[in-house]
Amino acid sequence: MAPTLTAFERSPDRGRGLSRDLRVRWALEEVGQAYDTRLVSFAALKAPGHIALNPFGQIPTCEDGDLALFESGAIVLHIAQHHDGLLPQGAAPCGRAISWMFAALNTVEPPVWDVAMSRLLDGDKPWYAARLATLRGRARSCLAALAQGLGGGPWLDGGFSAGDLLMVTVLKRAEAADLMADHPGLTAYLDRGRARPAFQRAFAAQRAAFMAAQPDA
Ligand code: GTB
Repeated sequence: MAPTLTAFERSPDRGRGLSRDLRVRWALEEVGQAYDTRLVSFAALKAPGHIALNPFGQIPTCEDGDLALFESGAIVLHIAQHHDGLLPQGAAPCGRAISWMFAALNTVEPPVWDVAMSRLLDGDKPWYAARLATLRGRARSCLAALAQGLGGGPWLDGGFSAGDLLMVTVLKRAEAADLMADHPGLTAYLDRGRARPAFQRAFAAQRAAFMAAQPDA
């Protein structure tokens, strides 16, 4: 049976591919695994049925047979461990790809997310400009380190892996927060990721869900 993902019924990203179900859709597309989606309203996210799947009342979740997972990174890792194509063979290369998965979610995403949230929520505060400058500084130095780690390679460590998949989705968020201007190498990397046919299919599917809910958007 195909796994079932949850995603926003009306995504606040307005179909721009910023919600975190995109990375799960993309992973499933990369490995050629069909999936179903269950679109969830904001109210339903906090209702007991969804809280049983994700204690934090968030999307995405993934039900795969008897297994119910939450956390986009854990879901992508599960997909990568059960299909060929997203983790390299061999303990050392596989371990390095998993290191990049954690780097994307634990090291790069938090400072990028902090900038995005501050721009969204803090604009009316008297300390906004100084706070944003601090947050932008942190995010930019993290992106500078990432650019150095990427070096001249097309991908982070050899062939395309789940580490790249997660990192590209984080850089999409960095781009939306205007953090990519200093890093043409990272922008080219982001473009390589989103040029992949599997990304295109995932993005189109997520956008189609948004358009179906809000045809006037
Ligand atoms: N760590 C979790 C994971 O990786 O799965 C985080 C999941 C998460 O943040 N889910 C968000 C959610 O369900 C949607 S993706 N939020 C509802 C809630 O908390 O009540 C985050 C997101 C939200 C909105 C935009 N946007 O508007 O652009 C982009 C991304």
